[in-house]
Amino acid sequence: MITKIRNVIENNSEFIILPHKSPDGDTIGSSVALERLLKNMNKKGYIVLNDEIPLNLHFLNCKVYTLEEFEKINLNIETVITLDSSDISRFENRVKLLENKTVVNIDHHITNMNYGDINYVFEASSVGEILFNIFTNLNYEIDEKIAEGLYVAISTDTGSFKYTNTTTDTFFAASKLRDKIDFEKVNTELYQNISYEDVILSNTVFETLKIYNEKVGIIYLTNEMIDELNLEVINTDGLVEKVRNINEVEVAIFIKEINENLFKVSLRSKYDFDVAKLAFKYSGGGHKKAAGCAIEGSLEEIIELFVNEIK
Ligand SMILES: [Mn+2]
Repeated sequence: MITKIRNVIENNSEFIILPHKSPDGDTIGSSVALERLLKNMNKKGYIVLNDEIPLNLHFLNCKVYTLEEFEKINLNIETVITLDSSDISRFENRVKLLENKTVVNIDHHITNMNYGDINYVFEASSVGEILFNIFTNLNYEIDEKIAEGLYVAISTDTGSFKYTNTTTDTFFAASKLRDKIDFEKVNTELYQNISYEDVILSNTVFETLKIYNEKVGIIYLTNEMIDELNLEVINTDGLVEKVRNINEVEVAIFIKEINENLFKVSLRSKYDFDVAKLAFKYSGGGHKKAAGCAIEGSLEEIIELFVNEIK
């Protein structure tokens, strides 16, 4: 399998790199690391992404092309490498870049749909950890920039090494990367970089917090609340995890209005409750402890539905 990856890398000079929509530290860190590795081999990787990169990842200087920009320079690239994306809906309109190309799908979600020509899918903390293993096994040199991307990927996808996806292999990779990066700078950029606007948003959302049956913590955000706040950016990352952090909460839920009568529901759990099963019942998906779905109804109906389902 790794030979196939090596052949693809070594037999091509230009690549499209696809991170997933609503990008996180794993997909961006991995993209930056791969792009740099290719550059060091005198090759070129084009990261194509339409979405904004979260503020705390700006220090990685991830150079992206929107689909529109990329189509203007339209090159005859034959190979696409997708990172951290379990199914093709994660690419939105960029999915057309997969047509008539060799697709290398590198991912750590066991629910991956294996849509690639090469599917390098393993259970690991993060794609960052998988790339670390690929680069190490193929004796590719990991410089500071690559190490930074991979470390960010691993650190963010493990909740700073707190989640149970953190294995001894994860710590091994992190320990090798740790000494190649400016550890203080990376962690300060990643974790002490919250915008004032995000704090205002968080305060407003947490005014809605209610705990049901002493176990289910629910917060929500409606479009009316968003209009009243009048913020430039609405960043809800990490809010549902904060609900899960409450000592009595076993299942945390964040309900966000998409439009009238349609809501996005994010679910998190502690210990044994399987939120993926619940999300799956409503056409969503995810992991046992982190899942989501979209659902029609009023806010009140959805709260009642989930409180009853979890009961
Ligand atoms: Mn990931």
